[in-house]
Amino acid sequence: MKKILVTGALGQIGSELVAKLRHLYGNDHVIATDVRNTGHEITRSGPFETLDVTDDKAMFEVAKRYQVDTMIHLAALLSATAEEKPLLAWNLNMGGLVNALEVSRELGCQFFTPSSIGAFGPTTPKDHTPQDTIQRPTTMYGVNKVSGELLCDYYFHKYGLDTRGIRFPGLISYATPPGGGTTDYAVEIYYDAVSQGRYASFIDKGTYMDMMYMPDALDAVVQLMEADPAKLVHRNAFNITAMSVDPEAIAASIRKVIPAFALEYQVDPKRQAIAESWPNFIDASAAASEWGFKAKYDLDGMTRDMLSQISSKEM
Ligand code: AKB
Repeated sequence: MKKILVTGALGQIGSELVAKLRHLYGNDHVIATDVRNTGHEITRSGPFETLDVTDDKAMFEVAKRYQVDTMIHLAALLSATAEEKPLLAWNLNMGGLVNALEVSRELGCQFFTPSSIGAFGPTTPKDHTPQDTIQRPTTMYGVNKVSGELLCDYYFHKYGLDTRGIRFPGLISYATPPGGGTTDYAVEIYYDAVSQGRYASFIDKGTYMDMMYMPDALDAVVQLMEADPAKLVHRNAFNITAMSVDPEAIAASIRKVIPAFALEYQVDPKRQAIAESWPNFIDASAAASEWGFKAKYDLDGMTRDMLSQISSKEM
């Protein structure tokens, strides 16, 4: 049975991924770590350690003490925050990653870390963005993600470390809010639809980006980590997506459930510029053919579930 250490476990992906991994592999087999302890349920349902990922010695000590064989490194600043604090983003995103890779190398762990559609830039083909293509991002987050993809490939080729990774699109979930991302509007819109019947979007109409419902993202992580390595041509940074949407498309989907929903715009030029540098929709055929990726939720399926889950939380 796997013994997995997760960093950034209290974040949007981490909080739900830890719950899923504990369900699959047993509570004691998943060590959740985060720089803060918010008293979240996952700090009580299994082992939890406070861990700053820039502290390499502390990371090594926790990983060794629990004798982990798998590292899922999630701790990172997202795109909008990274653009506000680029030096902090470099130190945290790259420092944390190299520490996690080094700990994994020393302990012989299997390794996962997410990349993002943010690893692409304005000169990348915008439609059907291929798996292997031009990557010249213009954001600090994108620079971190491309460097991270290359670093993970390097650890695989140089040390034989079993590194695997996914380029996540915007992830939509009702459990834990995202923070500091460009795609966060696609989560906020559902909360405001339920609580106020209206939403002012900071991303402009006609700006298409890839998105995915969280259950599909969690399945993808487990599926890739369990995939037969002999079938992996790529290792790190698989393109995956479930839908390509703009704010109007999400609003139209919400109106199938809440007909009076109103969408307005208060465009944030900084996040809009980041969004415009990213693809409209990426091609996920390498993930489909190498490890069987297939999303279950389309836009309307996700909308129905998001609205019903948020409504029942707010009752
Ligand atoms: C962000 O918007 O920064 C993230 C991402 C797409 O990586 N959600």
